[in-house]
Amino acid sequence: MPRALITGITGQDGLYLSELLLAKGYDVYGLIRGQNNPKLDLVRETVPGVKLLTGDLTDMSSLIRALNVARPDEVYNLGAISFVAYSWENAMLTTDVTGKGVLNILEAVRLYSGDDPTKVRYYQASSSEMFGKVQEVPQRESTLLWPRSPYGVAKVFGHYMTINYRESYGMHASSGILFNHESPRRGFEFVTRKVSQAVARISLGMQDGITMGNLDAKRDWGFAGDYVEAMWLMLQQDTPDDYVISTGVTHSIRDLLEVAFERVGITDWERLITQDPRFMRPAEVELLIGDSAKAKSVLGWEPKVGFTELVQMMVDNDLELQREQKDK
Ligand code: NDP
Ligand code: GDR
Repeated sequence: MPRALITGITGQDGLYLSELLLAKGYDVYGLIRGQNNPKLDLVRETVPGVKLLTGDLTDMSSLIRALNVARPDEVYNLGAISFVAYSWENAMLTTDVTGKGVLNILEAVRLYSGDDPTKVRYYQASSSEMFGKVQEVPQRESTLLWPRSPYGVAKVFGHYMTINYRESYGMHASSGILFNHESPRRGFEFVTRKVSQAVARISLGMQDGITMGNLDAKRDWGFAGDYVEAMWLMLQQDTPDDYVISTGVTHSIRDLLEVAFERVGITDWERLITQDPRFMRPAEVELLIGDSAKAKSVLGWEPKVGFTELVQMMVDNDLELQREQKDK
């Protein structure tokens, strides 16, 4: 039975990846931080088969301990401070967790692996935020990185550290440059979930409107359930490498609002939107659109869920949740 250790187990991707690995017969361990993590029950209910170990990416001794207990064949480093807007206000913490945390876990894996650098296969959750200011369209593995936030800079550090551990020590370390991926499990701070929840509440008469930031930014949005499969596929290859994972289609925040409101039969949605500088960013990533041709040819990976289906799935899910809330 293969063994896996996942950091970021309480997050959107941690849950989907756990389900995927459990279904494949893995013995799955998840790193959970804090002495009383509020998402502990969610993890226990959603993926009861996962064995939880306490630890934090900023504490290398906890990572070494977790590795010694889990004895993993594969490590998926999904843990991060992942909300871009938050990273300006907490730049040093973001650097410690999202950046230096990668070095901590790579070093812990290297020490744990002893004489055999490929004993553990390592996945790093890199991000399209590393592309930042547009240098090339669409963005691919070779595109120049120009991050535009403390989060993006921290991810670039983690990305190059992963490449360096592969090249310096011969580790089987791969990096997935994943474009935005969403689902009904997405955190409420991210724009897709903020919109799907608000649209559901508006249609049920529980909310009057939505306060938004920049409506012109464009993102390449895919479904998280599809994207965790790409993570797994990367670690099944003989040779570690870096891959862009994306749909190749981009949409603006306006498109997102249009499709979400359409799902509940509201066409004159613009009257329900106000914009507030509070939700604008000091520097914006204007356009993301990825070219995942390499993932298609090497991994045989392709996204299955498109933008409209994704947004409808999220709105439908929030309608159900909000109806339950309303009936309470
Ligand atoms: P989430 O924000 O949903 O989850 C982040 C996870 O990181 C949580 O489980 C959180 O745990 C954990 N975490 C936070 N701080 C620490 C720490 N100090 N030590 C250990 N774990 C910590 O993110 P997603 O699931 O959406 O994303 C997974 C990864 O992929 C992240 O690294 C993200 O940056 C990256 N990524 C995501 C994309 C997306 O569109 N979703 C696109 C590209 C990359 P806790 O519950 O304790 O806070
Ligand atoms: P992003 O996701 O920054 O791309 O990072 P987010 O959903 O937060 O923002 C997407 C775009 O929407 C614009 N926007 C708003 N965003 C939020 N959150 N709230 C608003 O009210 C709002 N109004 C407009 C933003 O300006 C931005 O342009 C996500 C995270 O999952 C990262 O961890 C990951 O690395 C990248 O995706 C790829």
